[in-house]
Amino acid sequence: PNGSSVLDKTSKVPAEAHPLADKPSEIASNIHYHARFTPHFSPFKFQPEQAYYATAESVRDRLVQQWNETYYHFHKMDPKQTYYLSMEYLQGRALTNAIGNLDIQDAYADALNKLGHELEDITEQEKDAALGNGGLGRLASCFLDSMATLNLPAWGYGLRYRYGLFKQKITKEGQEETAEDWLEKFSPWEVVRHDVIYPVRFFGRVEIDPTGSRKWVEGEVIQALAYDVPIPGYKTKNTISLRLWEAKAVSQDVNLFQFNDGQYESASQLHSKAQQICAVLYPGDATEDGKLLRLKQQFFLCSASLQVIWSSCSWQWSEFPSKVAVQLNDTHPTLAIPELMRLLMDEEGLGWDEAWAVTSSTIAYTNHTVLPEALEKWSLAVMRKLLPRHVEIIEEIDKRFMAIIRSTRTDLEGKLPSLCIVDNSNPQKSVVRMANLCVVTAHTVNGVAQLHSDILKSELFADYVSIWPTKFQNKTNGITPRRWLRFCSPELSSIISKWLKTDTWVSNLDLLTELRQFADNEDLQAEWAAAKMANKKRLAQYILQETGLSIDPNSLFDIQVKRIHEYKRQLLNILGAIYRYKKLKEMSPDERAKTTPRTIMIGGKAFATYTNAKRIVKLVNDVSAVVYTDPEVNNYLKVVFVPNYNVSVAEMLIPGSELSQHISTAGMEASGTSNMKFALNGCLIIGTLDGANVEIREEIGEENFFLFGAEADEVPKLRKDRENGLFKPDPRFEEAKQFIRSGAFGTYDYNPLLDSLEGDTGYGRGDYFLVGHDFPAYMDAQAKVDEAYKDQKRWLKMSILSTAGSGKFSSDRTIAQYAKEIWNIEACPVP
Ligand code: HBZ
Repeated sequence: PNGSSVLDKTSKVPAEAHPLADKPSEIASNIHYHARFTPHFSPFKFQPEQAYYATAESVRDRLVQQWNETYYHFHKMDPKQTYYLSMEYLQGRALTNAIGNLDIQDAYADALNKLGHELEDITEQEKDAALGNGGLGRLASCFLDSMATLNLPAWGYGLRYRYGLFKQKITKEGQEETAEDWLEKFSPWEVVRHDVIYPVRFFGRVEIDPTGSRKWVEGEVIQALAYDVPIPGYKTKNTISLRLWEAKAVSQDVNLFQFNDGQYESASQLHSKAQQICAVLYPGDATEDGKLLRLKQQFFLCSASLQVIWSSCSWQWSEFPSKVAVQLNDTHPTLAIPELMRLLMDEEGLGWDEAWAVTSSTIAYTNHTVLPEALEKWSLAVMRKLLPRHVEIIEEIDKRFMAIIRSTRTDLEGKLPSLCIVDNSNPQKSVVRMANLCVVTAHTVNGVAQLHSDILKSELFADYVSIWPTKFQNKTNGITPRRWLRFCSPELSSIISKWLKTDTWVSNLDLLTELRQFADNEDLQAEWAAAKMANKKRLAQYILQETGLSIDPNSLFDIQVKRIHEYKRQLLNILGAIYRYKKLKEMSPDERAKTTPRTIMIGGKAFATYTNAKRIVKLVNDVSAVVYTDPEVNNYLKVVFVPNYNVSVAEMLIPGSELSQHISTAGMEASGTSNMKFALNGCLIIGTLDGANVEIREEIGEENFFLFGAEADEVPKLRKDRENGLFKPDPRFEEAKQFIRSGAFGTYDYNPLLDSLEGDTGYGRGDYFLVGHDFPAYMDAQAKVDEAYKDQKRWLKMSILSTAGSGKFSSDRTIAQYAKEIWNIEACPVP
């Protein structure tokens, strides 16, 4: 059943087995060749795991070919290039995506059949590359796919973490984290570039020579070694790179004398220091731990990446901004700013003004959050120790910025304490405000959805807007339609192609609007329903296998998957489920039979030290167990916690979903991107007017969106009212909380979690996220969902219109806008 487990020792590799061959038989020979001659496993084993590696290597051969052609072409044309700097990339699996983008899926499926395997079983062997926490990292990966597809001369730069995001296990205690060893065997997708290696310095001191010029010297030097990952575009010859840096000690730094003398520890000290840098992905959100290491990681990425750019520069320095664009994915790579200044001044000998002009016209910054606790601030003292020269530069930028404001904008004098970069308000604890450094330096600052960009301009960065009114832009996020529809739901994709009479929508997503004219068509609706059902059954199978829970594909599949965070309000979802459960229990069997059966699935990882988030995970699991084993109710309601949510799990869940929840407190979710993935897959949204929900609702029509809840501009007053005891909770909200407190879901102490929802207990921030305020509106919206689902014709129409209205949310559109409106780069297609 697992295909042939042993290769035929006598079979020869046919002469026609060229790496770029297209016939299934030739591809089979290539796979066979790799299984025999790439020495990772016994050449005679050919179980799914070996078949996966051999298949991936045969695909890599093609990618390498395209890659070389792309870089040869870029070299010849010498276009302006973009360098996307990001501490995170959530790539997920690469095999399906690569053969899909290369448009050789069918040939590979046939080839594997010839070798006794099913393509689907083989692709499932691959581990996710999870070098990111959530939306920000996944966005970077979608962007790379679009850059390649649009033939843009662009690169992604990041870090090659040894361990990516943790694996989540659910035990009786709730979430447990274990290391995810994505490199356990090896990754067939990376190519180590021994020729691309740069020194990165830490600590040391600033030396001033007799002419007064400054240089950073001494300290410790670690090497940055490049690993390149090919990023193929969809149906194009262009293949670009994600370059991931690994830290290495310089070989002469291993003190052989000490080592021979048996002093192994001190001999290999630098080795272990180097190893630490790329050991683990920063777990995101606000933590106190590992601050220095995180700062080292950030500088490591910035310094290595800028040195490459710098060394590839064959032009006059004044031309630099017409050749290079650098995009900072949030503030995490902010140190690119002082590092570029340092290279230009200390290594190239430019004066301040020249270096500043180059730096600020090269660098652009994207903001992804307005949550105050997520805005990066670094201790000046820590930074001065690690990066003494960079602190001098940052202080100089700050000094010059303040001087300009004082001389040109006397009206802003009073605002200087909040506008300046170094916050000296507590001189013992001075901090560098990274967002301020980015805004002061970058030529362009953008938010990630219209509402978010508006909030940046009217609140967070309002005073800067009065200084530089044209610096601020919006670039509404997007998702790649290849991974998030074409490859994850081939069933729905072929229906779309059939009705549109073309598959060009895959790279021109606006064409989906043509589906609108068929939204009422019974034939389309029947095909649509069948595809959805197939995806729901596949999902049900997956849930059974992962959790042991059996769910009914005829029930409404209602999904909320994202990082667990109080502002995302998984608690609102589960309280709603609890209320629904209680009401179902109170009904007569006849009444129950009239309700819409639902399966509520919730998935996501909680940051390891975020206690309330972990309590929410525990609560969902407890509710799941009680409801599942309640024979009165379990035909009408099931609650499932989907463990270890990641990119591959999302590719299974999203196509099988009919309703999804995007219910953050208005004004708090910068954009959201899974909302776009669900809508694209014909899943209806219940949501607040937050982030990109606003634009999704505009595009697909308000009658196709289940809206509820406070709006962003009402939130401050509602919080005040709550503080002042003016909030009257809905009885349904009280009943749901009371049901948990009564012990209906076990003996775990949920009081601290529930108390965080009270206005007056002194716990937490007094329902800061307004769960209590929005609860009744949420329940009313859910009742409308139940009604709508009973009318399947209407539901299918809404579903088709969701897909039809999702064209705007292609990351191709987003990236085309970045290219035109921020980077000023043009396509450079390989002929
Ligand atoms: O970026 C997310 C936003 O919450 C989401 O609304 C948006 O759609 C997405 C893409 O723009 N932000 C994150 O995912 N942020 C992080 O993962 C993060 C990682 C490390 C940090 C802070 C935040 O130190």
